[in-house]
Formats: sequence, C-alpha cells, structure tokens
Amino acid sequence: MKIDAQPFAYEFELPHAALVLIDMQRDFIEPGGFGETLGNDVSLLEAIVPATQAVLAAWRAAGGLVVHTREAHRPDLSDCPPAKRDRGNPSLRIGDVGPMGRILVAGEPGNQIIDALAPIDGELVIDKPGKGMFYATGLHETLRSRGITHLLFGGVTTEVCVQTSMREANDRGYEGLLLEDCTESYFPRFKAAAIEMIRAQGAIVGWTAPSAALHAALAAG
Ligand code: C5J
Repeated sequence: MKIDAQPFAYEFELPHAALVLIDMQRDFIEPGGFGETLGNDVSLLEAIVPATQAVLAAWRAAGGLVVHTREAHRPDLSDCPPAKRDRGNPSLRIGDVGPMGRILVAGEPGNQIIDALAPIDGELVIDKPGKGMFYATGLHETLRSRGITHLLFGGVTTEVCVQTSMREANDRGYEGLLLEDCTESYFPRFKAAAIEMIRAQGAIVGWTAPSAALHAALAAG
C-alpha cells in the first residue's frame, strides 16, 4: 500500500504494519482528568477522537494489528522515578487520588482508554512507565516476533509521548508515519513544530499524512 505522505510517499504491507494509538486515556482527554488539573484545555485533544475512531474502524476492517498504549505506573510507583513525580508544581502528582482515581496508575478509571477507542480482543495494550512506548515494555520483541516493520501513529500528546515513541521506533529500525489529524497537543504550536521536525531532512524521524490519505490507501487495497 502507498500513502500520499510528506516528505514523500510512504509504502507498507498491511501484515507487517501496526496502527499505534498513544495514550488515548481518560486522564489526558476527558474533562476533570489529570490533563485538566495541569491547567490544560482538554477540548483540543477531544477534537481528534472522531478522526481517530474512523481510522481505527478502517484499520480493523482491513485486518491490521492495533497497539494501544497507556502511560501507567504500578500502584506502588516502583516504576515512577521521583524526578518524574516531583517535576513541576502540579496540584496533583502521579499516584495521588484525583477525580478519576489515582493519577497515571494502572487499573484506575482515569487510566483507561476512552470508550470511543476501547481496545478489542486481539489488540495489544501496552502500559508504559515512560514517555516512549519501548522503554521498559518489551514491545520491540513483541512487534519483531510478529514481523512488524511499519508503524502508523496517532494519539497524544504530539510532542511528548507520540514524538518520543516515534523517535524510539526510528532508532529501532521501524518506518513510522504520523497521522496528522489523529494526534494533538495541548499546545497547537508544539504539534505543528513536531510534525515539521519529524518529516524534515528527508523523513529524519518519519513521515506524516492526513488520515484521508490512509483511508484512500486502504480503499485502493
Ligand atoms: C504527557 C503524553 N504529555 N502521553 N504524556 O505527559 O504525552
């Protein structure tokens, strides 16, 4: 399949590709969650849900592998470095009890993927303690064992966990593409800059394309 992408066409074979949705969890996206307690306007992130839902449905219909990640720590926070917990001056820290349970702790209501994008049987759900999806997750081995070479990304936030995961993927030899309207930042100018950085210098990190280009490629077969 060939996607009309920037800086040039992105080619992949569906059996060797995965759709990766980064951290589409309630705490970042829904009003009243952790993202909002940090002072962010979560409506920006909510706005990508319909396009992401449409991509997920099309990808599932085509039979492609789906990977969902959640930024999640163990309940005892043994995988949360104090530097991460103490950073900044938030009203709520990782592990504190917030409006949707303990912040960024696995199993808590706020840590679940939003209903509109809920994983189904056969999809991978990866709890990651870091920004990047490969750090301390074993995901590289899982993807390699399945013959996955190409990763199509959506999720939040563009310049933090999405970009970090794309860079980690790049260093591990994957060909990555970011779906521009299926990712968002609390800071629109950071999203725009991240997209530019990813595809600069001949796709130094990867490719970018609107989801319409993926739909067109899937329809063409
Ligand atoms: C952040 C993320 N922004 N998923 N997490 O802390 O990008």
